[in-house]
Amino acid sequence: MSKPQINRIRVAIQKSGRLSGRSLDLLKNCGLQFARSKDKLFWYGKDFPVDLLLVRDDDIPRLLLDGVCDLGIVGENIAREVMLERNGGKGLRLLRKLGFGHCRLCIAVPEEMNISDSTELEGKRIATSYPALTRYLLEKKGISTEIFELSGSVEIAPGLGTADAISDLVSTGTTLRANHLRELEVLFESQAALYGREGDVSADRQLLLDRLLARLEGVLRAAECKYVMLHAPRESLKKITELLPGVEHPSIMSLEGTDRIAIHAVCGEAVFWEHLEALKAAGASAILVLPVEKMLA
Ligand code: PRT
Ligand code: ZN
Repeated sequence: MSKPQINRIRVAIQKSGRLSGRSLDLLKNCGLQFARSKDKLFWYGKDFPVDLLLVRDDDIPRLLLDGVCDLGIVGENIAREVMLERNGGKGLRLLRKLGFGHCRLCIAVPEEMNISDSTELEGKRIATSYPALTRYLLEKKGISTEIFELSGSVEIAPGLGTADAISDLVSTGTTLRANHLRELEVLFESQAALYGREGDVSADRQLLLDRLLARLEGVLRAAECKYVMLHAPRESLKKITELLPGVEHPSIMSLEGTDRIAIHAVCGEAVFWEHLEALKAAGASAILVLPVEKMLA
């Protein structure tokens, strides 16, 4: 595919899979709308000059490195693997972790294997879909192993006798347990992230990228933030402010004819029931926690 036009940005996301829905929602929440093309590979951006490329996740880092797209949403696991395999570990710039698609690349061994540490895997055979990343991370620990690549069903390799251990992605651990494997060590924590390419960008293009990144930051920050409203005794203001997670300067309003005040604040961190209970214990009442839809700093 050709490179994007000078005055448009092309973003690659996974076509169908674990990251596709959240990636598309995120871009739509940035106000982007797309005209879907029949072949479903390329969606033209309608109001904002950002087009979408819908591809397999494994292709996204390569498309970025080759300049076919400007931005891509992909798991850190894949981005690191492709960079290590193809580009000496370099070439892509992680612009923003996106808070979904969490998983970990783990070394797992058969339940009955009597070892407690990955150093004991020296010289052993390890099956993985992430050979470059696994080799790199184990070598960093000074462990040299015989690594061989499997494109799928890595978890069955020890049972078949083709590997002593595996290095695979884990989220709930159900797949490992079902295959009588146990997690020995986490090599790498991963989540979906927005990547760009290293190197200089033309001023026009940078302007567009910055606009999109500012919107994205606003959407992500809004998702992390909550708007809290409550009533409290005036003398408890300091205590209450300290109890509100991630708040520095709340808005204060008098409540006519009482010695109580209304406090409104944007909490920059998650608000849990424990926070609300502590606020109530400090004298707060009428506590409301509302979602924040958009935010532009
Ligand atoms: O078709 P395409 O190539 O685009 O998709 P894909 O099938 O290669 O990828 P997909 O959609 O399965 O995963 C996309 C990305 O989601 C991965 O690259 C990771 O960044 C992330 N992710 C998050 C995961 C998992 N969680 C996960 N659990 N990717 C894979 N898994 C596998 C895991 O390896 C295990 O085999 O899911 C299985 C179930 O996991 P447990 O631990 O919950 O049992
Ligand atoms: Zn894939």
